[in-house]
Amino acid sequence: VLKLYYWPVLQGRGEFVRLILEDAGVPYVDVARLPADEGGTAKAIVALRRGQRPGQYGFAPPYLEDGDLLLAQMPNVCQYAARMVGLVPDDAGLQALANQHMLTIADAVAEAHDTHHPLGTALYYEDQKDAAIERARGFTGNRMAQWFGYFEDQLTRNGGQFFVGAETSYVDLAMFQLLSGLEYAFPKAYAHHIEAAPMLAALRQRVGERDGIAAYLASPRRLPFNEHGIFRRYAELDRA
Ligand SMILES: N[C@@H](CCC(=O)N[C@@H](CS)C(=O)NCC(=O)O)C(=O)O
Repeated sequence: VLKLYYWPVLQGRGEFVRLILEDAGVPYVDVARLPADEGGTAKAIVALRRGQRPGQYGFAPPYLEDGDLLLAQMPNVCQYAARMVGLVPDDAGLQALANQHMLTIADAVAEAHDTHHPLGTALYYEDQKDAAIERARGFTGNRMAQWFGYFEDQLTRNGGQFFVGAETSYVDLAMFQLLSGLEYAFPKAYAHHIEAAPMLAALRQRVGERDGIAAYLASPRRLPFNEHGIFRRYAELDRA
């Protein structure tokens, strides 16, 4: 059975992988959420990061283990999972295009993260709050408009229903997660910018209504967004 390794108390980058597996109803073990006596907790991740498993390993989670194979880097893990469940077109060119979109989404995720940790992850938020306010001001203004404008344009140029090809792909699921996270973290800025991106808003709605996704969102496996994750709600970082 597939094993996902991601920090146990937050959605984080692991959520992009979970959505694919949950959409398809593929069984998987969320290893770090198991109790310690079953090999779980963050210790399971730390062990991988220390190389305490034969073979190569990625620098940081999310990790996906499929037999002997251990993969890292969110867009890469997602691509592997999506191929497994048929959430990516067969065409090699469209697969590369999907990957391009995923890498761009990953860039946006990293920028959203850096609003609350502009000086680095070694410091607490409270110790970089002033810099965070400065950084977030740029993000919630022009930058968010740029991201939304870009993604809206890409979606529109492909017909408005799907990011890649003529069917739902893992890129659409990832966009759902990016938009959900941004709305959680920056409710005012999101409400403002999404006005100019109606196709994105509609795509998010459709993805959330897919059987597997809706069931997952209603399950206890979907942790609420919180202030340990990538998308954090700090009122002082948001603005309309
Ligand atoms: N580019 C990587 C980033 C991975 C990453 O930053 N993982 C975070 C959690 S979301 C982590 O645990 N980082 C630990 C570290 O950087 O030392 C990806 O997309 O998977």
